[in-house]
Amino acid sequence: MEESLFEKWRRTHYSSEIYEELDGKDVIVCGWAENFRDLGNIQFITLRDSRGKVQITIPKKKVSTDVFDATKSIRQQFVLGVAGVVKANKEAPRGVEIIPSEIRIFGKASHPLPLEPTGKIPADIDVRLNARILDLRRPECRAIFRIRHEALQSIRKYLSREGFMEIQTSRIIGAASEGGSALFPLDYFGGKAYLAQSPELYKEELVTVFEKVFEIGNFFRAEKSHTRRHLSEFISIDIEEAFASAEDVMKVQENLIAEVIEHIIQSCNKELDILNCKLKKPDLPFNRLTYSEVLEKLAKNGCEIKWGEDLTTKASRLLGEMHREEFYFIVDWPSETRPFYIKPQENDPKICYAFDLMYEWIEITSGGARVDSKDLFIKRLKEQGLNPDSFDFHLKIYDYGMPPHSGWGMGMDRFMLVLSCKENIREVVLFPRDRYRLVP
Ligand code: AMO
Repeated sequence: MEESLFEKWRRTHYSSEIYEELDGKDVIVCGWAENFRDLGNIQFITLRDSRGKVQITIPKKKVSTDVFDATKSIRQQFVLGVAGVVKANKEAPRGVEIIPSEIRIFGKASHPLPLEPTGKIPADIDVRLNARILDLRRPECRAIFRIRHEALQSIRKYLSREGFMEIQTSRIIGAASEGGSALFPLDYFGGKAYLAQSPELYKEELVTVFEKVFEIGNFFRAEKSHTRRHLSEFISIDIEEAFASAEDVMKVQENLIAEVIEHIIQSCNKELDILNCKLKKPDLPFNRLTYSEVLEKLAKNGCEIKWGEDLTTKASRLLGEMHREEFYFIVDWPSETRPFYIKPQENDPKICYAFDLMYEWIEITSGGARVDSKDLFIKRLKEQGLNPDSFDFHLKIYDYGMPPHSGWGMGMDRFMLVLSCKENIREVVLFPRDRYRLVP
């Protein structure tokens, strides 16, 4: 049955491949009826596929009665195959239309639809997410995910070219890598396990074998805070490099960002226009501010943060106002504010080799140089109230030859906010998960 269906209904062209030069040629196009107009003696369907749209024109005089009558039952979002002849017509969009000899309905859509999927009628984000598949058919959404695809391609290409090897670590773990508070516990054959919050300790272990590694994967945080930049499942781009300092991997980060932005500007012109998003290639190197300098800047603007405390949202917002449309690093964080795997500075252990990459007020990336001695690792764990016995598996690696190493983790979804000029992280994730959303 399937085979014989595609013997007859094999698509010959995508909509975007139908040009006036094909005038007089027989074609088969497949897609979704986006708009439908009935003027009595002539009907029009706008057929949309994954690459664009084409007009199907059905004049009573020029098509069979069967085709003309069958067209009347077609409604928005029906899935169609259209066999017909291409006709150049200056009045049609893009100067071309198809006059059908046969229309096949592959799938119907039930009306009323929960959402108007051409994007003409704005809808609230929750209504949109509840009908996400219809929502994704809107030109804006398709533009966002095209950009996301291109950005990921570009990231892989850049890191591979720089000698990083792609790895996949486990999502089921036995001990927290980012502190215990935001873990999702699992029942693991009657025992306890967790969903990975990051690939941190594994990527560090793997530099003892491959030296330069990267991972692109889904990670999980049981985030209670319901904000526009937190999800319970997010995509992280992680790198780790042996014999490298924090400054070395910061250079990898800024060059990567500049290359990805350049690639998006070049390859996603149309998509950026749809999103009304004006991207510009950032100047290199990015500014590097120390944590203490940031505190001073904030204090001068009436926002006091005690040395040793993390930046509040209010402080980050204020900082963002001082750094409009800018990427910048914050370096030299107090050791106590950073995870146990970050290395304190030799000359002043109150400060550590950690950095954050910010875009305006949003943290895009965290990273740093790592603890590379076993004794110091145990000390850091204890300082942060963690039990070294739970990290036995990782402590062993220090007995097998651990090089000095550094790395970072970049929130892909947050980076996408920059690349698509969006403000809510839910816009740039296909099926976002947060405290209140597990479906669809
Ligand atoms: P951190 O916990 O700062 O560092 O996470 C790295 C980056 O991941 C993104 N991110 C999130 N994005 C959306 N929703 C969330 N709930 C969320 N949590 C984090 C942010 C953040 O900057 N192991 C370290 C990285 C390293 O040192 O290599 C880590 O996970 O953009």
